[in-house]
Amino acid sequence: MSQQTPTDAPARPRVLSGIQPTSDSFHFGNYLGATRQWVDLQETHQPFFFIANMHALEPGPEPKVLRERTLRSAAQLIAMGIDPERSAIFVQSQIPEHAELTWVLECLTGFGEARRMTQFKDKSAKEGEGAASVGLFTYPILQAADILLYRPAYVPVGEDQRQHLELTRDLAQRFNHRYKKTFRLPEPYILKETAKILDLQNPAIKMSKSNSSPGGIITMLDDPKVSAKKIRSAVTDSGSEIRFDPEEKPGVSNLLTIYSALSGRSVEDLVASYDGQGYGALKGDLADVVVEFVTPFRDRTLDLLDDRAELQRVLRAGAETASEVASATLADVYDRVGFVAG
Ligand code: ATP
Ligand code: LTN
Repeated sequence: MSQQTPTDAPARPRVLSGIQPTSDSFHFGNYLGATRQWVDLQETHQPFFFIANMHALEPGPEPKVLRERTLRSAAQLIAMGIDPERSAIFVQSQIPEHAELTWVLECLTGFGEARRMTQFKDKSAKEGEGAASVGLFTYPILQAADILLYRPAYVPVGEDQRQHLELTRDLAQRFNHRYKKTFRLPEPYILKETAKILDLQNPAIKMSKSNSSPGGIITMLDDPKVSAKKIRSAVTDSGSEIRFDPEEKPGVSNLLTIYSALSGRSVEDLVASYDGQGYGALKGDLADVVVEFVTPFRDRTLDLLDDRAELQRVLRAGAETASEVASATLADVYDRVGFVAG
């Protein structure tokens, strides 16, 4: 069992997470809810971050589009601050153990258990369960395999992934109990403040690549002027008082959350400094903060995309590191379930 980093440095607890290449650009929900924590955790943990292109295959994207979005995702992760010297950044489909462990875990998962996953229920409700793919149904089991292969201590994600993390822990426990202790039970790492960034036009739903209208989502690679305009036209709540109250004032509270996360100023401090001012002042200032943040990010991403060969080299190096860990775990699993060694 390899618990050492490839350089044989003393092992630090591992952290692992993935993001789907389902659009040309990440959005502020992805960044504030998840990937910003990835950047912070790489300082103190042994980090594994991957682009979940197998999950993203499920809705059936054009091959060309999937390939391009995979590279764009890698460029954005690096531009955000994921350091390939420190973190293994890799593409899920390059590590066959993800698919191999999925089968073993599928044999431990109840049909009813999988059917209870809210993401499956929500996504299959649109066209009816009969029209949904088996891939949509088994999606969380592939996610469990992604995680358990690396035996991470923490999995930094947004709130919408909590249920998948619970299934992952249940499957790990079941395997450990039925065979032999093999998997570490991972803890979700979900930051309360930014766990659910809301759609700017409809604060009743989360900001999402697939569900938000263009006006509801601030993407990281939009023209900064467009992002500023979206902030200025965000839906705000009745009344005019700036106050943090997610129940009564979800729109304004969401803007305060984004503002606080990007500026490092506390929500209380922001609320105090806008005392007596209207929504327009808050939106105008937040628009400036957003422009200042996305402009260099966008420039860095576009620079990185100019050298595709280098991006692919980084991903190959990440896959090598990941492969060492994944193959050792899968070998333990195959041995413990009784597969004859090759
Ligand atoms: P889709 O709409 O295609 O499901 P998504 O926008 O939800 O995509 P994912 O790739 O599924 O994005 O998510 C990547 C990470 O970002 C996950 O950890 C997820 O929990 C987090 N995340 C996504 N949307 C939000 C949000 N609005 N607020 C906080 N975290 C989020
Ligand atoms: N389902 C996740 C993406 C994902 C993931 C993972 C996240 C796939 N595998 C493993 C954490 C760990 C989503 O964000 N929709």
